[in-house]
Amino acid sequence: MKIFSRTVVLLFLSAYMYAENGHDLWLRNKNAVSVNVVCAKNTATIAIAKQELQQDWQGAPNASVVLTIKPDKAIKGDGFRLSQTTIQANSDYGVLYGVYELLRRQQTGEEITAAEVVNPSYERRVLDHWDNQNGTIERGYAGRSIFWRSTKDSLVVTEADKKLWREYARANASVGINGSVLNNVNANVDVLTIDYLKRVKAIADELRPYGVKVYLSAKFSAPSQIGGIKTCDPLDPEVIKWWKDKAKEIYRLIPDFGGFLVKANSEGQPGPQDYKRTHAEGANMMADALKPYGGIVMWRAFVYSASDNDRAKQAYEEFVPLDGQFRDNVIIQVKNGPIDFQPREPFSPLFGAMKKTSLMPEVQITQEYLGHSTHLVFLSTMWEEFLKSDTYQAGEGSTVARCTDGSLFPQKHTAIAGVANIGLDVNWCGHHFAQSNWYAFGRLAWNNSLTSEQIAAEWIKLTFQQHASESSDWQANFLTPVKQMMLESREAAVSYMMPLGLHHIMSANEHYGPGPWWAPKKMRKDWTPPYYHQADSIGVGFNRTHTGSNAVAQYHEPLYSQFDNIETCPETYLLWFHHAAWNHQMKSGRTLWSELCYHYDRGVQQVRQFQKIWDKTESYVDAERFLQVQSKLRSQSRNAQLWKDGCLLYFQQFSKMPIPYDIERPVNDLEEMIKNDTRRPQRPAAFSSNRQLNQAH
Ligand code: BDP
Repeated sequence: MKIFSRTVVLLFLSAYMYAENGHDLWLRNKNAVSVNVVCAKNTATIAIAKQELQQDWQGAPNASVVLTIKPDKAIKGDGFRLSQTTIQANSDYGVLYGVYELLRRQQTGEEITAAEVVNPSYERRVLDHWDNQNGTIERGYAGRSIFWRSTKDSLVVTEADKKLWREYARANASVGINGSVLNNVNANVDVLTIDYLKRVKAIADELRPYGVKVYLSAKFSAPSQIGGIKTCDPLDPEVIKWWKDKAKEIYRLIPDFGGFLVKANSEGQPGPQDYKRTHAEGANMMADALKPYGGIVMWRAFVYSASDNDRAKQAYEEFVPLDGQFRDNVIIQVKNGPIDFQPREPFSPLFGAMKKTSLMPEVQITQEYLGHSTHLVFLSTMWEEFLKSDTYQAGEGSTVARCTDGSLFPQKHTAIAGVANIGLDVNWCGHHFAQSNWYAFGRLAWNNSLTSEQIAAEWIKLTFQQHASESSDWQANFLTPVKQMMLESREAAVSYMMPLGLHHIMSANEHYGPGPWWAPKKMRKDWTPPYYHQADSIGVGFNRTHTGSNAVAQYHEPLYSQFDNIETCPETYLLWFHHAAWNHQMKSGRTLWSELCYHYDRGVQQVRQFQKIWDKTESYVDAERFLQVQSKLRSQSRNAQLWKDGCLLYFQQFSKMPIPYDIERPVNDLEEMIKNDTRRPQRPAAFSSNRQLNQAH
């Protein structure tokens, strides 16, 4: 009898384990009951809306839900009016978003008491895929591209492709994401040739019913590279005509094509400055080509040159003088921080500096600098901190969110982008918890005032809860500790990687472990960590005050004075703005050196704590996800230790002070770490340790 029941349990478990490979993301069928859906219209999108309701309804059994498309002034863009059994919107897409909201409320137990209007913060909520047409993904850690295969011969679209693209679109729609840039910002020009455009059309056709528009990264040198024109000067009539013809060709295939994303004159990419033209002249030329069809240009402000000028200042210096010169269908896409998606940066001063230009924030969902798909880092808290940062552009309360969502300045278009963390891994993102970052990006793009706590709670319930009304035991032993772990995870990563305003001290190329020492003689200075940490016998940190690069002057008062003064500068940004002495006294009463040591140590201890928290959840999670997360946490723990040991032993050569005796001693040798790093950058054995989807890729 005992043996029998064990077999049954095992059989049940293996079926259960398969179902829990993570592929279903936060969209799981849970004990749906029947529902009657009424809608006068029947389009592909409405059909999806109905099906979703029928598949997942958890309200009153046999209720009737009415879906109405009726314009209403209170409802903006993709927004909707929602009650327990009715959804009204301006468009089919609005209805679909309303359906996902209603189902989420049911599954997370959030009541809808009275009818509510729910409008999105941004008109365009876009994922940027850094996918190459050969199937690889720049800074991707979850397998190969879901859009592109390894060779040009395999441009043929399969049923498996289409199924996967629909699943992808559905996941996006469920959190309100309505745009996808299908190729890398470091663009390969071939994407604009007809063979590739046909595949783009096929993708667009699958994404369209879910309200997701496609965009492409366009290379500025395309007129020469594929058009055979001698120049790419944006004022040259032949060049202008080439882009107009290209836009026409694209829109003939894809009538709702979103537009272009352009990385120009940045890290070696071609651009208008190659012809002594400005970013505005380049962007406007492309914008004019897209204008007749309603397309937009997302022009990136990620520019810096190998000059002696502080890299953190350069984007501002190039773009602020151009304020007012851009067409209204150009949006300047600005990374959250002034340097480059580091674990912590102050917000880019471009937010709050341009009043006559639409700006869109760009955040990085893929964890290039935050432990790839190995570390558990919930990025929502980082984006929340950024969106809620006050720029003081129009007095107090001019948060980044308000400067970009149209509530402070009229912007013709509003948008936000996240660099995707999605690949062919069965669970899409490599780490089960990295799915929460895709989810969080969508939720914040829809509502930029949500709290990370709410987002984490929603995601945990949708992803791990077995029944809509889970027991209080589940809440206490799973929801609460796991949520806490997620909410602390980004600060923990900052602590064991780059605390107190340190930045850009990661290992070269891979950007995984520590590399504060990395500085080959012939390398561009601004690509080496010592340029950023400036450690010497006196102290550490980049002097960006009025006595240094004066980057502080790019911020409005009172931030300028606050950052400029070492006594008032928030300690989280101390070494970003100041070269502080090793014995500088911190608020805790400790010296800077000791404080640094405690931060690194605390970060490591926190990861150890996460391991304990996760181990205790074993009986609440299916085996497959439990074991994968457990093993990833072990790798994270080892890597956090390397960060701590590498950074402390390296900086100690300058501080010449002892590591406080009450914290754990380093367990790795500096020379060994440097040797390993130069020989083979530290990263886990495989980029993605997760099962791959069995596609024809
Ligand atoms: C850096 C990445 C690089 C990207 C670049 C960008 O290391 O791969 O191409 O940003 O955003 O963070 O263009």
